[in-house]
Amino acid sequence: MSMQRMVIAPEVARALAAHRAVVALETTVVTHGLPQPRGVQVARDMEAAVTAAGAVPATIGMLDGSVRVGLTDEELDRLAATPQVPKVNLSNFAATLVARGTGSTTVAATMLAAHHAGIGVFATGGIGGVHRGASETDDVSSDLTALARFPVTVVCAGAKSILDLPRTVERLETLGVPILGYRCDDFPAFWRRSSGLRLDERFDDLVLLAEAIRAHHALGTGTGILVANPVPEAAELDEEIYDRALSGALELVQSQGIRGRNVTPRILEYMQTATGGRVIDANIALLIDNARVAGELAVALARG
Ligand code: PSU
Ligand code: MN
Repeated sequence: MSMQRMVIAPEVARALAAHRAVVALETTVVTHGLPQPRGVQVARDMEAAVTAAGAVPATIGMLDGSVRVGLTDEELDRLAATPQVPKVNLSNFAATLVARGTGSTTVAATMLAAHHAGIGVFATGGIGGVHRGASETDDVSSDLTALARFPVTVVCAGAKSILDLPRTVERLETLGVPILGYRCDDFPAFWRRSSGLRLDERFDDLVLLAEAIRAHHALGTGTGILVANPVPEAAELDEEIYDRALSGALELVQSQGIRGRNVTPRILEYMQTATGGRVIDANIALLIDNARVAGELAVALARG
């Protein structure tokens, strides 16, 4: 099955044809997860981190009705400058394409596009998952659906910690998605290095991690894999500041009855103000570090 209206940048296509290391990057975190112009700058810094690791970056987004795998600087600027740019996930993907729309791809949509393009490694910040209160709202990110369906390895700093982390981890287990820790013993909590929740295995060595990824794909279950890489120590948010800001954000969402796709952007906005921007610094640091690790991992995988 080939994806309609997919444009792969020449450099990415050449790397894929030569079986060289390629890393996919998403755009929702750029346009919705960070304020501009820092979002766009971070996207470029992530690309640079992938390149420095010896891999080719492929930033993915939707522009005027085509899926771009490897956005140019100019295209990324155009995407970020689009007013009210929509978040494209699995359910609105095809409709946005046909409507000749422009949109930022979430982890789910980026995994889908990466899979169709033949890219096996993807770096992001934190995946979406089971929201708090999901037993009532049923708000569960399609990122989990994508992880269950597309055999792409996602390097992240855990799930967004505004989520119900224990239930997110449970769901990943149900879906058969391995959570492999890179130099960490438990599931990271995005702005914090540790959540106290278990992961499937710790790896300290990228060659072994690559072997585990190959072994999982050989099982033929068809799922993706999560590689958990905690926020660098120097950028980790202070526990007290974090707890206070998170409680405030959750209260706001509840009291204002914010739902669905609006939850994440509103919470992030609140947390940015409540921590004097420290969440942004942590967010940027972990994104760039994940891009670096994904680049190194892609190189290890390409070596075979
Ligand atoms: N993490 C962040 N900021 C973000 C996201 C993740 O710190 O903006 C984005 C990712 O693109 C992720 C998406 O795939 O949020 C999940 O959104 P939802 O919960 O609506 O599925
Ligand atoms: Mn949702």
